[in-house]
Amino acid sequence: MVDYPEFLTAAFDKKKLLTADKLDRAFRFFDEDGDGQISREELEKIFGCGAMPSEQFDKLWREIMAEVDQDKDGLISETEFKERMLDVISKRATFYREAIKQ
Ligand SMILES: [Ca+2]
Ligand SMILES: [Ca+2]
Repeated sequence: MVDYPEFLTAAFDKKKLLTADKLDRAFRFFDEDGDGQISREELEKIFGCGAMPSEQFDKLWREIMAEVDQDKDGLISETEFKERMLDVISKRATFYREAIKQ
């Protein structure tokens, strides 16, 4: 099992992350229903933590999809996650830290 704060802490410092094994586990952690795609709902559950207003999450989701969703299907596949998602998370590390604190 991936411990959520530990994973995010690692994601903030890419040098400490990223064996293929860790990425596999991280993807499975995000993909709660196990269908091989991360949906908006799955991501909101994790990053929203119930505290982020949904219009703020809408904006964040659109920004993430603009960078991550290479095939434009509105979902984050495992390949997209591994190639792009961690860059996006790292870029927004401060934002996520603030969101988690609340
Ligand atoms: Ca899923
Ligand atoms: Ca996609």
